[in-house]
Amino acid sequence: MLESTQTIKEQFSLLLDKAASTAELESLKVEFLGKKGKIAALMNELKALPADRKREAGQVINQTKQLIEQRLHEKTEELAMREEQRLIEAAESYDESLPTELSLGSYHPITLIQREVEQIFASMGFYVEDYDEVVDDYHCFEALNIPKHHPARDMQDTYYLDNGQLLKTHTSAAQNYIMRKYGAPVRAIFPGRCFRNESTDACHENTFFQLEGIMIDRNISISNLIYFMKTMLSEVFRQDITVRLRPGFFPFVEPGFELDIRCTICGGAGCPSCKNSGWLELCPCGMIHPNVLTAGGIDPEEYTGFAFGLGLTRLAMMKYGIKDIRVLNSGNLRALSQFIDA
Ligand code: FA5
Repeated sequence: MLESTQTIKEQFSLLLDKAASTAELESLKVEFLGKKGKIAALMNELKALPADRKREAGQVINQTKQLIEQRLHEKTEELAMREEQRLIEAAESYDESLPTELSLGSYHPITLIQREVEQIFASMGFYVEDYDEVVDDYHCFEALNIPKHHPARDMQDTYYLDNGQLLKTHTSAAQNYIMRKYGAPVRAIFPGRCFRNESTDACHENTFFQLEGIMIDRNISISNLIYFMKTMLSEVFRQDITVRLRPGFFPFVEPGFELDIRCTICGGAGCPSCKNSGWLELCPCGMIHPNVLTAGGIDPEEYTGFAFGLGLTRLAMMKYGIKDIRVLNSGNLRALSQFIDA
């Protein structure tokens, strides 16, 4: 029995010296101190010994067991300290100024162009506002001088929801809200996503962005409107571009205009991006109709104003030379991440 305990101690010492992890210590514990371990086996042998030798042998086995427990405990503490030391050293040697392997993301061209136009108008004293994408009939049509059954409703193919609300077809839906919020005088822009149930091609999407603007004050005239449109476009393009203004009909402005840009993709020769016309409708605008001012709680006898509805998605196409509008909603990162420094 004494010899057996000596052998067990030697085996244990050898294995303990090699153990380098808490998992290895745990399996040593099972091997030597577990229910079916070496110490338990010796205890079983004890039963067969004559009574006069049992006491002494029992003491030797217990001492061996205690020694193993003690050394396992010490080694566990030692490993824990070593691990702590390793973590401290790793933290001290971590150099946060070293370049990482991560590749940087990029902004979507719509985000880039939206921010740019927002900055231009903010520097001219315009508030930048946000508005819902799900709106009601009143804000999208009625408050804009488009009563129910008015033929102008057919100009935009609307997505209606089961609850009677609809997806905003144009950012003009926020005009009434802005007028009621600020009263007059006011100058504000409000970008937003618009939805129309129409078939897509190189210059039409069913989900696209507009950026609406209104300016209302005493004595606002068409020349103010033209000044702000010119300033915005020359700052966005920072190069000569050709625009044309022609009469346009929208029930919420009088007079109304279509502001077109000569296609920057083909230079005016005609291509799919401009439906072969050489021109792209970019920013309809006009003087706000008196009925719309009245609906917004503003006295049309005292105040006048202009409004415009910039096609932000088309502006991005023209600025960045994107030939097909559908790329912008495609999620194609290779195509969309080129504009990081634009
Ligand atoms: C309107 O949405 C008017 N609310 C604009 C307006 C505002 C007029 C204030 C007067 C005063 P229109 O449907 O033409 O108008 O759209 C305005 C611009 O949004 C277009 O010139 C075009 O640049 C862009 N746009 C319209 N439909 C689409 C489409 N399906 N895909 C991409 N861009 C579009």
